[in-house]
Amino acid sequence: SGQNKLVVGNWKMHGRRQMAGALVRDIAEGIPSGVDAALCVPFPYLEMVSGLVNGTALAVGAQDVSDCDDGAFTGEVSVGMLAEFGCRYVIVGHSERRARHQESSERVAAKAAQALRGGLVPIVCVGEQLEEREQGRTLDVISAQLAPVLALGSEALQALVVAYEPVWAIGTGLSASVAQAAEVHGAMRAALREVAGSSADGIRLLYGGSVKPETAADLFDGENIDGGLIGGASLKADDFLAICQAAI
Ligand code: G2H
Repeated sequence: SGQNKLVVGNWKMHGRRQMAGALVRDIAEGIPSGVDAALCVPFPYLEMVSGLVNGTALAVGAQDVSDCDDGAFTGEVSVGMLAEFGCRYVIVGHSERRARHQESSERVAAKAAQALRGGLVPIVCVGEQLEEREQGRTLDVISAQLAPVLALGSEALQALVVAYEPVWAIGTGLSASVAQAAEVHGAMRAALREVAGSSADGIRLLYGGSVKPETAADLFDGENIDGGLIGGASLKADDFLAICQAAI
């Protein structure tokens, strides 16, 4: 489609202040042109990281957001707060949150809608478990996870990003093959087209799950793969920058 690919780092619950500062500086100064890049960092580091990337090509994101407006929601973080701290992106529905915090696909879609209302770009994660893949249910699972997101409508879909992250590939070192990823991405594109028509072609579909510098270029060449969501390899500046380079 001619638009830049998007490469997003997801630090998860890693880092300490000093390491985080050094890592962000190293990444920010090395981002090549021709790729859109962002780092989704733990909430406590948002202010520092936003300051450090100011004036660079690197954008900032968070890893979760409440689906509610400000109120009595202990431990949650509102989209207004994220916007105040310079976030452009927010991950919603990562499999680690679906599993550990019982986030339903409906809740994930509500979070995406709330992020959009607050002016952020939600990165909506979907992905099947190994058992579901082995049972041949992958596309059904993805379709069910996407359904409440599709119900947000065409305008919302054009403002969000979808990340396909097969759960069995997350943090395991075992990336999906290009063919496996492209099959799911093709199905997701078709589902998005049913709601958004040809505008769906501009919606960026990321692949996530053990992306490494060695595997990134082939994955990014895959049909309908518009970038990556990078966990472990976003904790090393050289690796993350090599993956950004592979996306050009
Ligand atoms: C999948 C991914 C980033 P990793 O969770 O969201 O992590 O690259 O470490 O598999």
